[in-house]
Amino acid sequence: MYTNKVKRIAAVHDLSGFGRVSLTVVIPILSSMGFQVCPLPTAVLSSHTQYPEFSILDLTDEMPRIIAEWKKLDVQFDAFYTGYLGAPRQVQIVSDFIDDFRQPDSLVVVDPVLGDNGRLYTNFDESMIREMRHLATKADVITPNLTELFYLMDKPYKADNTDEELKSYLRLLSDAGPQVVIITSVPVHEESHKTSVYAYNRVGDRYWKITCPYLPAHYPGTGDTFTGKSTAQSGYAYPKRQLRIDLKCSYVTRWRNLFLFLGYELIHYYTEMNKFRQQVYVICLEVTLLIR
Ligand code: PXL
Repeated sequence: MYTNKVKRIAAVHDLSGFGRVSLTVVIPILSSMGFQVCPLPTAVLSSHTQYPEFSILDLTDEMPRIIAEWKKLDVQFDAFYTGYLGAPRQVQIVSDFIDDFRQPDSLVVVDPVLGDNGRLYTNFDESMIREMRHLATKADVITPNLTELFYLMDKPYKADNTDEELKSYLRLLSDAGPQVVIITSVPVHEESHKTSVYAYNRVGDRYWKITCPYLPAHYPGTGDTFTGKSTAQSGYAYPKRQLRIDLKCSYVTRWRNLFLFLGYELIHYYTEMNKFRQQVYVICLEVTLLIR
């Protein structure tokens, strides 16, 4: 058996060459936060799927081979973190992988990557949603955005939701399995420059909400950054200490002033530069899962 004092995490995501998403952001975040990251790649792409054209090498057939070799090596994982899965069969493979390798103390984080802005990502259909619903029930923590939340609940998407409705959605998803549910990208009613994160921890039956400025720009990969950081923070001390949610909006004032100074319009033009800023911004937001 290969044991190690450094915590080991299986990261199930694609590898997109261009565009800061999936393994390209998850590996550096988790590694710099002290994890040994073992990637189980789901696909190799030239870029993420929101570019008009991209090449894709589907690794569905390779995944069981990788898992079988890990089995022979008796590799053990302290945590599992799943993100972009390319096909319904991959969700089944990952679900079996978790069942087979998880120990009573393992932390399972599922980011149910399905879509955004009320729409499914390219190449996904109803069967992908069905499989993802099933995988989500196995997780300790899930981090859907608002769009994915509605797909998981099998309800039509609506952007405008009251606090009471959001609380009921959180409970509904948690009742299906996950102890902690975090909903990201929740628009704030009649305040287009704000966005909220809602969360629920079944242990203690507590809810959280945090609202912060919203940059009117679209950068795929911010969800991966968010969940990667949350996973690292919760995973390190887990299971010795309970999963605890600590939502705080402590973005660095320097950055905020810079954003305000530049103005939202300008931000659209310097995409690459601001992609980096947005990620710094997300990290600074500290909407995180901490350990008691
Ligand atoms: O989590 C975002 C993401 C990851 N991987 C791929 C994607 C996207 C979002 O578009 O296309 C391949």
